[in-house]
Amino acid sequence: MTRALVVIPTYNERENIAMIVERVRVAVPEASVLIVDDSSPDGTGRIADELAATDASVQVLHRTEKNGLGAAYLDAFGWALAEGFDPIVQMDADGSHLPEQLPTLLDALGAPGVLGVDAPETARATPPVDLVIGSRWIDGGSIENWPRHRQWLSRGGSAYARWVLRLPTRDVTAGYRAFRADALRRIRLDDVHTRGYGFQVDMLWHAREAGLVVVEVPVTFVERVKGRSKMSPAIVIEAMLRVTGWGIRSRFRRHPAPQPARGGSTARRSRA
Ligand SMILES: Nc1nc2c(ncn2[C@@H]2O[C@H](COP(=O)(O)OP(=O)(O)OP(=O)(O)O)[C@@H](O)[C@H]2O)c(=O)[nH]1
Ligand SMILES: [Mg+2]
Repeated sequence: MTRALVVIPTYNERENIAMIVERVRVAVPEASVLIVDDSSPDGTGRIADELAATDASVQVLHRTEKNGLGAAYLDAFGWALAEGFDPIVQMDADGSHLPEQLPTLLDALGAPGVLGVDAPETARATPPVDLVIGSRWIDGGSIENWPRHRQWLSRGGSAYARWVLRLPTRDVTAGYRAFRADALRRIRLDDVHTRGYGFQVDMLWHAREAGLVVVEVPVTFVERVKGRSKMSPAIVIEAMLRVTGWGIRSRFRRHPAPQPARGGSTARRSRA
């Protein structure tokens, strides 16, 4: 039987963690939740433990220090694969990724075992989809309450990475993603070293090397209402430098040419 897992990394998300877990459990009751906390000084880890104590579908991975989003996800992926979860979802704790849209991502992954027998025929795409990205930058996708400079930073960063790396994906920094377990196994996770948000691009870059089939579905991204962003200039610089480095490397290596996107206005499909 398939068992979906939603991984939620946290650092100082005391005000958000209970809310987001509750919404995930309501949106997809069959899914389990793994909170990955980097010893948040604000006590998020303790709240996570309390949630786990009252709900057997919630578990917590405690890490000893703040090591970045990428490191937290890599740890979680290793744990999830060892435990046999499939599919494995990435979701922020701050409410920017709407749990209510999770069924859309799982549908596009063609995960009827998770959603029940009513999953639409169109969702069972062939060849199987390996990775679904909740995208802000395709038709139907949107952002609520982001200042203009954040929109430009995100759009500009995505455009730069797409151009340098020749990636067909529109929203390369999106953090709302659903992977088939098998797809994660095919990615060389040992070779993913980006710790900050460039991790999302790094994973797509490796997904392309692994020849994964990627679909984007439109989502509404909502700016966090509570708590503080962990985004910093250092994280942006790390991402830009790494993308540039991979771009240079790729000029000296061969990759399969990206396939043209297929699908209607609500979904974009490509080989990453
Ligand atoms: N475990 C762990 N989680 C982190 C770390 N850094 C960020 N996170 C979590 O990753 C998710 C995304 O971080 P945010 O601070 O919301 O960053 P963002 O969404 O890219 O930026 P904003 O739009 O400004 O909120 C949140 O759930 C954070 O708590 C970290 O070092 N370790
Ligand atoms: Mg956020």
